[in-house]
Amino acid sequence: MKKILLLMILAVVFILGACKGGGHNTLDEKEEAVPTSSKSPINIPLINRKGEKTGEAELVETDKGVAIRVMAQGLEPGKKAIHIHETGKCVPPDFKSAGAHFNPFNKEHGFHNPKGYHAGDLVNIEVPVNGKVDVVLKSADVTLKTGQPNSILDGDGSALVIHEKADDYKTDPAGNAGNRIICGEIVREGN
Ligand SMILES: [Cu+2]
Ligand SMILES: [Zn+2]
Repeated sequence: MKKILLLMILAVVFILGACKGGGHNTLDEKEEAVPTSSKSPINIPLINRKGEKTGEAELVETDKGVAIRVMAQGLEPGKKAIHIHETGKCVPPDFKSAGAHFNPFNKEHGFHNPKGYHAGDLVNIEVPVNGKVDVVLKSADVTLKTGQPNSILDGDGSALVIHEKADDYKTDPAGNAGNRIICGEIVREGN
């Protein structure tokens, strides 16, 4: 009789243990089910102030943030500011629809600003005399992974914007870079 009681107690303990284990596994699966990285590149058209396609950009998640290849033509030669803006909407001619610089951490503008910089700030690009650019920019401050505060694919997406002038890296809120001349909506296809 005592033996049977002991066996029953052992069985109850075993079942309780199994339930706990089961619960833990479910939690793990939930965590894994949250979308993380998407290594597939995103290709986006770039449009000018007339609404004409003038190039494209390719964004890909890397171990050190996002790599952005910018290919465009028909630009005035010289240094140009390029930023990631907060809204994935490019309405020509002024592209104000793209909003301000992508700024999830409430910083001021510019790499040389002591209160800076925006996550969407990027280094200037240099346009040669033929007006064509093909450059790769890297940003460790943004991600294409969804569900993160610095995700440029959250909600309404974001926009890649080229300006007519260089970014001075210090003037808040936009680096004194002048008009927006090229814009590309950073959104997942189907969004
Ligand atoms: Cu900008
Ligand atoms: Zn900025």
